[in-house]
Amino acid sequence: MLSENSVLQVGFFTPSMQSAVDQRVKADKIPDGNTVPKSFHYQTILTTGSTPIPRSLIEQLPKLEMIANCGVGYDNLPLAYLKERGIVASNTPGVLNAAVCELTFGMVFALLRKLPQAQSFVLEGRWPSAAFPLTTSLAGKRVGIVGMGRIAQDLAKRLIAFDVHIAYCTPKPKDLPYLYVGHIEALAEQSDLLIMLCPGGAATAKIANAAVFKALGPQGFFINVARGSVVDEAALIETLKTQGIAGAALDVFNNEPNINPEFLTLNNVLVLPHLGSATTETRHAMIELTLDNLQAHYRHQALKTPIPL
Ligand code: 8YV
Repeated sequence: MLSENSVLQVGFFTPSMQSAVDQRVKADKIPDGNTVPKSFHYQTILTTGSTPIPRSLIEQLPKLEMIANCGVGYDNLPLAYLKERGIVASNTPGVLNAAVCELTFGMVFALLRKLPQAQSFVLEGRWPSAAFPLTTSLAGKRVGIVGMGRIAQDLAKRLIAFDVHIAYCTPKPKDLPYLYVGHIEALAEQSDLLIMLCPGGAATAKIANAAVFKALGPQGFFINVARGSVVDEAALIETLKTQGIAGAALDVFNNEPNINPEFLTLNNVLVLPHLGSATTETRHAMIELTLDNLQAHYRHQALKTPIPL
């Protein structure tokens, strides 16, 4: 048990994750990064991965040495300021790939085969008097993936089994057997499905914009399992309103969970409450890895999965 009273937990975990934390760490807890901590002596922060950690919080903690972030993405952390202060941080790569891939497939099939609409069709008693309209298959489609990190590579491997053509866009080509396209707009132009799987942050802010949706076109589908920040949401809403693309499936948004209410008024978008890693097995592996990193720091060992700063 880490009981130096020097761990500050920021944000709340689900009950089973919190009980895993409580078995290994005695931490003071605050609900979010804007709450003033009751002391300035904390050496480490343990946080959920979806909790923004503002610079203003860290400025109140002169003794802070390390942040253990329970998520693979780390756009919730003020990286430049951490670097300036010499504060190290860890994330949870690897352990959530399968869960995110599985959710992506769920979204793809829900979108292409119109599963939510089909469920409503049956529940509303419309089946006896009409046939549900035909939908479209995944097989033979051109799938464009934006980003080609660990999760995207695992997704691509799984996609192969569905007989699709895979292309991808990253800043630099990788040694992979998929078609490399240097620009997102060009990728959208030659894709039937565009899947966002790149990191969030300044470098990818709003890269899926009006021009990309135009290039994807009225038969194209847009899937986002990356971050809300990678999308120009106003442009996406406008595109969906005018049937500029065939549909979108979104697991991530700006300002979660208080998302733009316009998304709730559209009938060609599937909206999910950020479920990418949300399985019991995955969240268990994520919290254990997070705590292993925290423990490694207190034992003066190398972090298992450090964030490159
Ligand atoms: C959750 C995620 O947001 O790992 C990530 O980057 O987006 C998700 O797993 C969160 O981190 C869960 O705590």
